[in-house]
Amino acid sequence: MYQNNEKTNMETRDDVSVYRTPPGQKLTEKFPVLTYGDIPQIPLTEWSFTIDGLVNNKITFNWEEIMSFKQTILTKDFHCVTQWSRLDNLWEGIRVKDLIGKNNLKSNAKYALIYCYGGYTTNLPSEVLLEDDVLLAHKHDGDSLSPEHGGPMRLVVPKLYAWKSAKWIKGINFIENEELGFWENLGYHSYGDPWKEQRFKF
Ligand SMILES: Nc1nc2c(c(=O)[nH]1)N[C@H]1C(S)=C(S)[C@@H](COP(=O)(O)O)O[C@H]1N2
Ligand SMILES: [Mo]
Repeated sequence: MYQNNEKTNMETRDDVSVYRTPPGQKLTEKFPVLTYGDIPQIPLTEWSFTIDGLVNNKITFNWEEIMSFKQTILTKDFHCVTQWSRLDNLWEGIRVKDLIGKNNLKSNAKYALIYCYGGYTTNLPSEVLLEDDVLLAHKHDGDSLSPEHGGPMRLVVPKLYAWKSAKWIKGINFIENEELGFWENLGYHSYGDPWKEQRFKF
């Protein structure tokens, strides 16, 4: 890739993309849709989001309430375990940590199970969920999130494989001991770091 060829005039982004592509991944500029099962259609008037389990106060937000929280815009790469990566996704939404007052979490709330409209689930350590780059996103590349990409609201956990970025998110259940989600129960890695190729458990 880095031959000393005067005719090669690579742009900075292409150089950098080499370092931004985790092992075993191929870049795509498309935005493939990866969904197990049907696409749930949730009218905003019926949409709600709940934080429950090991919290001091269980909270449910409707669409207006959640949208009144501070909005954050992040540019992040997205890595699917089926080996495609899409660089520079512009996500807009609410940081999970801005939504959950840290003192609302009980000290034994070590793990989270994310649940979705349609029944999909995935698991994460609470620590990860509260990091600065984890969003409840309602926009992608400037447009409202389409239904097939998880609209009206999806989770985005950029540093883990994309199956953790749960579409049509409905709530977060905080628990003490790790419980596995949909793909994790079927043999995917419980953590899923693309840089360590944590694709499968075995
Ligand atoms: N609810 C739900 N969320 C989901 C999935 C799913 O099947 N259902 N698929 C996951 C997988 S495997 C990937 S790669 C990403 C794909 O997101 P996209 O379809 O917007 O590209 O969503 C993740 N979130
Ligand atoms: Mo995926």
